[in-house]
Amino acid sequence: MNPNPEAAQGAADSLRIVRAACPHDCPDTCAMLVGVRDGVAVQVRGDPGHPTTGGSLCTKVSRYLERTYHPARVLRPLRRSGPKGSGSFEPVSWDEALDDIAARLRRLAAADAQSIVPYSYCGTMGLVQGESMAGRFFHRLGASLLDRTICSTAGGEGLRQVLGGLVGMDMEQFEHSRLILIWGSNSITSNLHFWSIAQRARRAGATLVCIDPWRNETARRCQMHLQLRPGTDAALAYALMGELVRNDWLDHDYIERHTLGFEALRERALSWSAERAAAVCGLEATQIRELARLLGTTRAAAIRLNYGLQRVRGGGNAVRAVACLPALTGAWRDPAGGLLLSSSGHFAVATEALERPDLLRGRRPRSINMSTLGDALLHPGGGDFGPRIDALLVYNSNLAAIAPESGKVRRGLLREDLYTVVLEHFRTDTADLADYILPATTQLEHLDVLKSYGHRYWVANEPAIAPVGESRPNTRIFRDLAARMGFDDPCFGDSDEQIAAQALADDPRNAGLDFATLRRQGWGKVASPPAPFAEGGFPTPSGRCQFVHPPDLQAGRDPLPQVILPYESAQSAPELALRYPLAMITPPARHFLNSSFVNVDSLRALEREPVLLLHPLDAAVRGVAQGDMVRCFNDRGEMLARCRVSDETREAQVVALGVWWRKLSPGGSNVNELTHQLPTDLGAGPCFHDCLVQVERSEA
Ligand SMILES: Nc1nc2c(c(=O)[nH]1)N[C@H]1C(S)=C(S)[C@@H](COP(=O)(O)OP(=O)(O)OC[C@H]3O[C@@H](n4cnc5c(=O)[nH]c(N)nc54)[C@H](O)[C@@H]3O)O[C@H]1N2
Ligand SMILES: Nc1nc2c(c(=O)[nH]1)N[C@H]1C(S)=C(S)[C@@H](COP(=O)(O)OP(=O)(O)OC[C@H]3O[C@@H](n4cnc5c(=O)[nH]c(N)nc54)[C@H](O)[C@@H]3O)O[C@H]1N2
Ligand SMILES: [Mo]
Repeated sequence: MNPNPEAAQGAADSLRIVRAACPHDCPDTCAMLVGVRDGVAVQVRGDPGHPTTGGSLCTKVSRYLERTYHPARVLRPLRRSGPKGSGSFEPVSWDEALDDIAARLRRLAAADAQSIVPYSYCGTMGLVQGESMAGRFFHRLGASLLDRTICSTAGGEGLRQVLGGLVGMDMEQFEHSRLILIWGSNSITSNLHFWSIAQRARRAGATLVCIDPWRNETARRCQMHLQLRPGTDAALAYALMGELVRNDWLDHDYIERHTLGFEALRERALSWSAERAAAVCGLEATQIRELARLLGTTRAAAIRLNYGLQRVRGGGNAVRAVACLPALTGAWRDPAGGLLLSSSGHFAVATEALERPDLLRGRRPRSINMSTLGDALLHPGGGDFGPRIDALLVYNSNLAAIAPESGKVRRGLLREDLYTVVLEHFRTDTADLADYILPATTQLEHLDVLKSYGHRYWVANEPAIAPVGESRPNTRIFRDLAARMGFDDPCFGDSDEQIAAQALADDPRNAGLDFATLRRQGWGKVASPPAPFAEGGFPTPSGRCQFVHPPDLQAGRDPLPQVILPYESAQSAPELALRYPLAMITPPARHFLNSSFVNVDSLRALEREPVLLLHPLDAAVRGVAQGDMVRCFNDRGEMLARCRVSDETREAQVVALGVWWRKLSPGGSNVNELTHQLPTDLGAGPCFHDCLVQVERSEA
């Protein structure tokens, strides 16, 4: 590992180098080096010593200083001084703000603490500034719990049913793969450092295949692209399995020793001919056969599955179906074969020590699903729902922009009787609707420790500069609120250093790493073997790769992965499709991260405006030309976007790149005005890529 870069720098040089970790919600979790001169951060770069970062950062994070020193940073606590949504705020002191907020929370808690709801996601992936002190605070308070479903629960649950956890290949091993399927993922945008590895594999002769409804920048650079209809991945996976069976491209020994339910899976797979799946997926049967041949006859065949394919009604089952493939061919035997969706399960995080659910002391508050917050905020209370939501405490999330059916979310946030506190760096769409905005520190200003869901390294983050303005770390804000609420449990006195130390569980997976070591070295790798399932040993109850899910079997339900078509598609909702004939998917724009960075001018300049991709045939019948402003709408809402007429999308399918800040978009809306709140099959997640719309030229 690296020598200490600070020491290497030498005392004569006034540039101090501080080790940091990119905090963003991305599989890459890069190790960074921040250059500081006279207390000011002057450079941010990737740590060349860290194997997956390899010295490079994405365009977004290489502009991190522009974000940190942005003139629009919230520098002082702000209190609303006009009607909700008017945008009028006045600065107040921290004491005034915290006293006032604590008094209100005490009043609400005296009636029913469940009327108070936390709302947070992964604005930072840091375990310290994420759910540590905040978790303790809400548990001690007895507030509603939050079911954090907004991103990955469908696929996570699907993977858990088959493999037993969020486990899989080591991302670094893809370098040695001979075949790489990039499935439901735009690597160049969402997982750039994986793409560098895939490129090395390709130069060594590997074949790259992309499976995606959109011919995105990654698909354009792969040798093969299967451009299927959104939400049809399970049908494709079954047809691939059918071909593997028919051609006997199976590893019978592996199946026999390490899998569960092969006979049932085999029979179901044989009912999916390539032709049958081709009709559902909108593909050619020959493409499916060719891909099956590659999968069945290439050693070191690897699947980089990502979360794009599970943001549809049948997303959980789609992940289940795909996750069966490597066990059929025995691909897991090779370190460079198998599948990777998430590496989270290879880390041992001491979640209970961080969040202290024991502070609930036997109380069992209800759980609010963050993906249906619009409905929750508009619920009058009563019945199974429980008390009306009276207070919302938001940190690490811009929910007004990112949650589905955001028209309802916004209406909820506009309720005069809702008390909203937002911890933020900026006046986001959400902060604008708050009663209090509390200025939070960024990653350069606070301490943290991170795991990754792409690679297998813990990464430490040292504060490089003093907090900008009067901003404070999330931990300190919740610590100070706890004191005002009279919470005197010793854990509320823990420093950020202590919390970071608690985050790493004493578990063989962590390879003896502790926070002190990570601080010194910057990063450290967990202990999982490169080919975790070469000899089976899946972390399922049966120890096998589970083609069938035993609890379903016991309950008399279909135990196999199922093919579940979208809520909204021409095939599954023909009536609705008469009015709204276009299937919309809403993947990220390359220079934004969810809604983060949209307000960074140099990055917004690269994206220019919200963009909607429309197929030339669909454009022609609507009289829409390249560069026209279009209105995209359905019964839930509408948005404006600049039209790119392009055959990168399918016929009857539009791609709306997200997630723009509403207030920085023409018409003050964004894609989530159109998306719905119906849940995925597993995990009750959102269906961002399962949405029918219509498009017309806008006169605006
Ligand atoms: N630049 C950038 N990087 C990011 C993010 C970002 O917003 N911007 N977001 C981060 C976050 S929070 C996450 S969770 C990850 C997500 O990263 P990924 O898991 O890679 O997911 P997405 O980028 O949302 O979508 C990936 C692809 O899925 C495709 N897709 C949509 N529907 C379907 C379908 O039904 N089937 C298949 N096969 N493909 C489909 C989309 O067209 C898109 O190309 O990326 C992270 N990285
Ligand atoms: N239509 C559509 N919608 C989507 C998606 C999509 O693909 N399409 N992607 C979905 C996915 S995968 C996800 S994960 C969610 C993400 O949704 P969010 O987790 O809400 O992500 P962001 O929009 O990046 O907002 C994070 C906010 O946290 C703030 N923040 C960052 N660090 C800190 C900190 O240390 N303290 C505090 N207090 N605040 C901080 C940032 O300034 C930012 O405003 O969005 C989902 N929404
Ligand atoms: Mo995400």
